Formats: sequence, C-alpha cells, structure tokens
Amino acid sequence: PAASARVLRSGWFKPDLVARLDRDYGALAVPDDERRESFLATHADAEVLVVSGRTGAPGDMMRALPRLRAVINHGVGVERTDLAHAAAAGIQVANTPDVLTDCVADAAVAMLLDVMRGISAADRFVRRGAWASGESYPLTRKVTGARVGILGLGRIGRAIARRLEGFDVALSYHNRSARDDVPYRYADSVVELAREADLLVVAATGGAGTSRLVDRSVLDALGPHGFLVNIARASVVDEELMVAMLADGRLGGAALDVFEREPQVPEGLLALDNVVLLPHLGSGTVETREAIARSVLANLEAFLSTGAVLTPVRS
Ligand code: 8YV
Repeated sequence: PAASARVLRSGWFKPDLVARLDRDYGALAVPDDERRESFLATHADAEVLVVSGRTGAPGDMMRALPRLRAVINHGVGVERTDLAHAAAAGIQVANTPDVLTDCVADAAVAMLLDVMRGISAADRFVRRGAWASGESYPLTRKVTGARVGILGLGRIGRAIARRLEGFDVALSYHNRSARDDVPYRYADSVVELAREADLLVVAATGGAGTSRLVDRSVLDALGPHGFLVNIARASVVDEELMVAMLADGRLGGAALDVFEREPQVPEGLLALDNVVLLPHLGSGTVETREAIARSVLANLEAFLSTGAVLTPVRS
C-alpha cells in the first residue's frame, strides 16, 4: 500500500485494525488528553484522519490540520464530525455504511422481543431464585401482530422493518419524507407515529437535525403501555425525561443501546426491570466489526491511490 500521505488515527479501534493502520500506513494515534494540541501542531501536515464514531473529527481538530483531505469514520454515524467544516474546507468524509446494517437490525429485533416479553428481567428473576421460591413472573406483551412504528426508514430502519414482517406486525414509519418503495404506512409526524404504535423503534441518524425528536409529546403519546427501542443515538430522545417517565410508569418500557454519556448510563435506569440496557453493541459481532475494519482500510487505500474515498457520507 502507498504510504506517502500522513495518516493519523483518533479513538479506539480493535487491535488488529490498529496494527494494520500503523504497520501499513504509518498511522499515529492522536492523544485524547492535554497533549493533543501540541501533537496536532507537530503533525500539521497530516492528510488523512481515521476516526472512531465515538470521537469523530470535530471542527477544531480539522482546523489544526490544514493539509487534511480525508476523514474516514469507523462506523456509520458521523454526528461527531463537523461535516459543514469538512465541506467548506474540501475534506472528503467517508463512513462505513451497509456492512453493519444487518447486525444493528438484528440487535433491534432482539431488543424489541426482550423489552416486550421481559426476557432479561425474567432471566434475573430466575437467577435470584424467585421462580424456585414460588413467585410467578408477571405476564408480558404479545409481539406478533403488535403495532410498531419506526422513526427513520433509512438502510437500518428498512432492515428492521423487513425482519419484523415475519412477526406480522402493523408497521408504520416517519422519515424526513415518505418513501414510495415500501408498503408501510407513513405517519406525518413523530407524535402521530407514537400515538398509533405499541412500540417505537428509533433508527434515525443522530446530530443536530434530529435532536430530541422524541420529546415529551411523543413519549406521552407512547404512554404507560408503550415501549421504546433505541439503536440509533441517545440525542434523538429526551433522555432525562424518558428516565423519569420509565421510573414512574408514564412510559411502559425501553430497550436502549445508546446513551448521552456513554459508557455512563443514567443512574435512574439501573434498578428498573422494565428497561433493557446494552453497552452500544449494535454492530458488535466478530463478522461485522471485521467488515467495518475492511471498509475503513478500503476507503484509506482508495483515497491514497486515487484521491477519492470509496464510500463518502451521504447527506
Ligand atoms: C460503532 C456505531 O460502535 O456505526 C455506528 O454509528 O454507532 C457503531 O457501529 C461505532 O461507531 C464505532 O466506531
């Protein structure tokens, strides 16, 4: 592989990807502490920045690298990268779409089944000896035939919808605009979507455009018998309000793979049995993380050899 451009990496990557980046491309790690500023000043000639989705490429980091020409984001969500600055400065931004769609959609279905049928809570019930000592586990909610709303019918939202067809659910969705290539009902607003759903799946892109789309009116519309699944970004939901409503029964239950302050989870959720808490594992399978790593390397290789990344971010 060509190694003429300076490559920096920022954020956590699995060790074999780090090894490939460092060995084949001479990549250097950007420190995430007080040494960052002087490091960036020393490496101001860098042309490519490989970033994890969690850290992204903020505007100040890109501004400190005047020769930067490409940002390659490990993962599909790029809300931590300043896309406006990148566009203005002529910096290409790539992400790793498609390769993680299946696993994230699989996780969403698992979370839906878990929160409606109380699977994780039932496991805790058995382990603590409650069943053996004669207690009966509370009845749960039927999944087959339920009304499911999907917020964000992009690649991942559609993959979730396709899987749910097997459960004969009544599917509706809300999106920036209605799609003419799906048989599902379009709801004009998120509130309308929530009002007619037993369970709302959040599959929308994060970032400023979707911030707190799931607000008080939406959570009220879901109500005490409604469920929320979030495999997208915590920023799409009013997290503080959601926690309060789950705690006092104004919202039925939630399965969450994403949080405002990962890896910190709001304290108020830890003791609740109507909540499924996951450590941002949507794309976390051996197969998919390997595919994401391959996509990062393919984008890097394409940029270095042709000047164009392979999978530029779609707006
Ligand atoms: C990753 C994700 O865990 O793709 C995304 O947007 O959230 C996850 O697949 C993360 O971005 C890894 O960098």
